[in-house]
Amino acid sequence: MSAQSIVPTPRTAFIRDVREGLGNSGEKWLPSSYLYDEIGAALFETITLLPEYGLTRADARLLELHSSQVADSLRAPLIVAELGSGSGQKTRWLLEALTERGPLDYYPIDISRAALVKCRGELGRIGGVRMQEIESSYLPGLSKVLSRRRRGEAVLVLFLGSTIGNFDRAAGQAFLTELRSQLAPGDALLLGTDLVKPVDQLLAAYDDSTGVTAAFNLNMLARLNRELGADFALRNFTHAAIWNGEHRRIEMHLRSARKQQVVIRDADLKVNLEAGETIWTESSYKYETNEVRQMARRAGFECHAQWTDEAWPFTESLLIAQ
Ligand code: AVJ
Repeated sequence: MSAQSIVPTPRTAFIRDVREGLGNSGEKWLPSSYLYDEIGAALFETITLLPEYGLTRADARLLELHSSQVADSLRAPLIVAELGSGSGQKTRWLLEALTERGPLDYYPIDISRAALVKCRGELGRIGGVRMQEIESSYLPGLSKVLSRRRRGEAVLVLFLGSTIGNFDRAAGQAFLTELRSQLAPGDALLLGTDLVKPVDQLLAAYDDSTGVTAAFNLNMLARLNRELGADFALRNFTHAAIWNGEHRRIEMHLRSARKQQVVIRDADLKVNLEAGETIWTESSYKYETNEVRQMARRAGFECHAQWTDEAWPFTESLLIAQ
């Protein structure tokens, strides 16, 4: 672990966010990043195996097919920085293709120490790859990586799995612009984005028949019980996945089955919920391929190549900083 590691999201920030999201009089919400404690991360891993959730398999198929084309488009020596620590096969294909051109430095960036440990287990022993974990949020972590860059080294940033879909469109644009401002001309970003697809396919992916996604969502409340001394009765809530066509996003909500009051002891908060009222826990924005290219251009990238999976509409865009 790097000596200057940033401490993970502190408890005080968690309490502040919970008070902000549940304490107001308007629509109730909780930030989706809190879905991923150790249990949430394990449930998400299970989601990626579900037949209804084709996103992760599409991402992996595209990287398996096109890794060598990505490698052909970049010059060595290379620094690879991954936003969200990659685990498993998809990052492996890329790293193996890239090392055919020479050794490289690989920096997985994640706020979760457990995710970084897992990442080392999966990817720590690839010939020609020097791995260094960065325990940090994405952009501060990237700036730490870039401060170590030596003359002549090019940078490839990986932002895979449609993680960008958790930002609203304006925040996604702002994120890409900020990311671009840290890079030099010729540096690259490989961006994975889930695409708009038939609504029934999306609803099944976010409300699967075995209830894993429901458990993933409900774990948010279980986490508040475990960590903040809250008294949510999980059986009084149901998982809901909603397609918002105006914003082209899937929303996950937790719906209160009855009128109830919940106490969140450590946040010093009492929450009153009506029957049918929801707590909004996640948005997953869906894109069009040309929209990704346009967003990239506005941020100062040119789209060098774009590969799309037909079975599960998903696209990888190789973007070059101008
Ligand atoms: C990890 C953000 C890409 O939005 O599809 C999966 C998270 N939520 N099922 C997504 C998620 C419910 C996932 N991302």
